Amino acid sequence: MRILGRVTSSNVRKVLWTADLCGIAYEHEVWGMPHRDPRVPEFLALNPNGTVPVIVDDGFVLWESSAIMRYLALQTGSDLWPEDARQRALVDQWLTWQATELLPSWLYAVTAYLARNPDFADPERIAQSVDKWTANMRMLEERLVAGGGYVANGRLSLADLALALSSHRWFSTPFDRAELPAVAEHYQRLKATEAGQKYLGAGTP
Ligand SMILES: N[C@@H](CCC(=O)N[C@@H](CS)C(=O)NCC(=O)O)C(=O)O
Repeated sequence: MRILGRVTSSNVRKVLWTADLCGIAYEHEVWGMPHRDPRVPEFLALNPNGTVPVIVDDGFVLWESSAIMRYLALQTGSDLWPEDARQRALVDQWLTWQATELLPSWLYAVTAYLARNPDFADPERIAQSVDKWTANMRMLEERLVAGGGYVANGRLSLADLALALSSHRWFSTPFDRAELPAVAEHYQRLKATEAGQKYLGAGTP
């Protein structure tokens, strides 16, 4: 299997981390700026969005990080994506929430505070982003407290990987963040694992 994407992208790390835990052998190709521009015809033929990650599995092409995570887990029979319909749906619920609610909420603040992009300097928009991001992270805190330290079904799933990568953004961004002990504990616990070190450890953007 080929996995295309730069490891500096948390969406790519969702896929690499899942592949590692599922014991999949893969070749990693570093695509995405500033390495290899994904908006070239060769790459656009695989993913017309011109974004990473993408996988090519024996000729089968797939993009969208959460869809790839599910495919990898299903192909290997991994319990990171449970078979039971309701348990699986809960994992999907949090995976979707990570991509469609949580990630958009931090984009402005992270681009301002972490990437220090001068085009993202509007104080009102920074405050709005921080408020929404904080409200979402508080929701995650409540879930982890109620869920015994896991996002869904009281055990490790694809959702924990995606959300620990999101927590990495939270803890890596220099700003006056709220205290969220259950989020911190979940993040540190996943980071302490072998694969977690690789994708959340020191020096990981
Ligand atoms: N919803 C997509 C988002 C993909 C995406 O926006 N990828 C970014 C990196 S996080 C990208 O490819 N940026 C252009 C680049 O790296 O050149 C997914 O989850 O896979």
